[in-house]
Amino acid sequence: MEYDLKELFERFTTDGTYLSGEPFGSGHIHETFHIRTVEEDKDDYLLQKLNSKIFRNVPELQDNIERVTVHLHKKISAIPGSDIKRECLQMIPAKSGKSWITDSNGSFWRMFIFIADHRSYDIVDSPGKAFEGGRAIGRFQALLSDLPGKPLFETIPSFHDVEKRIDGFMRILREDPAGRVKATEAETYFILKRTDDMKIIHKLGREGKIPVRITHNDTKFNNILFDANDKSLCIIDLDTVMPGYFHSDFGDAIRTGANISAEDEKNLLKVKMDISLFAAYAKGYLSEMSNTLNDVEKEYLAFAPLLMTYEQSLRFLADYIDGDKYYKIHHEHHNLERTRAQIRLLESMEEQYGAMKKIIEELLLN
Ligand code: ADP
Ligand code: GN1
Ligand code: MG
Repeated sequence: MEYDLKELFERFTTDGTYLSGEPFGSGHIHETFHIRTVEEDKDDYLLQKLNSKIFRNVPELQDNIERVTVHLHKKISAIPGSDIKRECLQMIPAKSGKSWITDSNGSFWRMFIFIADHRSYDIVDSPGKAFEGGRAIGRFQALLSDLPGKPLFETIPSFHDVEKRIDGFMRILREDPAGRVKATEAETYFILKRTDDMKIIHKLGREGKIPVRITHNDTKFNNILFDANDKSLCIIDLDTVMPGYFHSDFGDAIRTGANISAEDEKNLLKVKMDISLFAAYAKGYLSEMSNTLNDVEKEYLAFAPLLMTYEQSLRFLADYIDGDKYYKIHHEHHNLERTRAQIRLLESMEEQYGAMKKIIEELLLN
């Protein structure tokens, strides 16, 4: 789809003249553009067309992001030596005064300052980066723990409620809208075999043993930006910051940051969780969070990556069977390939679960 990016850009209160706009990043949800400005000394911008099929209430979503970024801004600016423009997302208000605009098709757009000179990793290749990622997510959770005001709006209801995800999966299996159930029996069997085991964290949550916190809920490793020296810089993609369990963030970052291959790797022999990346991430995370987690949260930390990889396998498979309605896909069987890679990754975690538990126990002793 062609957009008049210049016209859209000029509806925001920008500092700088439009030079060019091009698609940017590898996110699965929004349409994202890097807007360059003519002036060398002015910021570039990140313009996004929001996926409002997924985010049904954009004003509430934007209100969450404003509250979160204002709070982070206040706290990060108070840290000596911080570089606020690059360590915190900053939304640009539209000329209307709102934090978004709508185009002639009714689509919503928003804009951020482009965080200059950053690195982003779809695959992590060193324990140093994994450690930094863990530290960044830990710090993010810690900084938000005292967000004032009412609870954040639930931008996607029951987003990480695996019980509801399983119920939804059963419904899609019954309906078989794209006629793909027969061809995915092996993957479906793998998912159904583990349903009971995967409900444990939510059960502990219901019993009040694991508290509801403020969490990011989409800690895919490429949502952590790094600087040129590979120090973590900024957590982005704040659409799903809302009430949740710490385990979702820990687990999803390991799912994406300790897998030695791509999320959709076709050669399953290449898919594996690297235990040294797991250990490094956990060390970074616990350096920020070990005093905040309660005993039950600690006990189930090593399980979190298994749960999140399970949930992701289920979500990709459900979307494939449903006829590819949710995730952007790049070719016909993409969601099935993603499912298979995630299933293989979960098997690799299951093989190493004993070692993962031991690493967490030892880190907590130090
Ligand atoms: P999606 O939900 O589609 O993943 P994101 O908000 O993560 O959307 O944005 C997509 C990509 O755009 C990110 O993976 C990152 O590469 C880039 N990005 C997002 N925000 C910024 C920013 N403020 N500065 C620079 N790059 C950004
Ligand atoms: C989506 O937006 P992005 O690409 O960072 C998805 C995550 C999935 C991820 C899988 C709002 O993340 O939940 O884990 O794809 N975001 C949403 O790659 O559904
Ligand atoms: Mg993203």
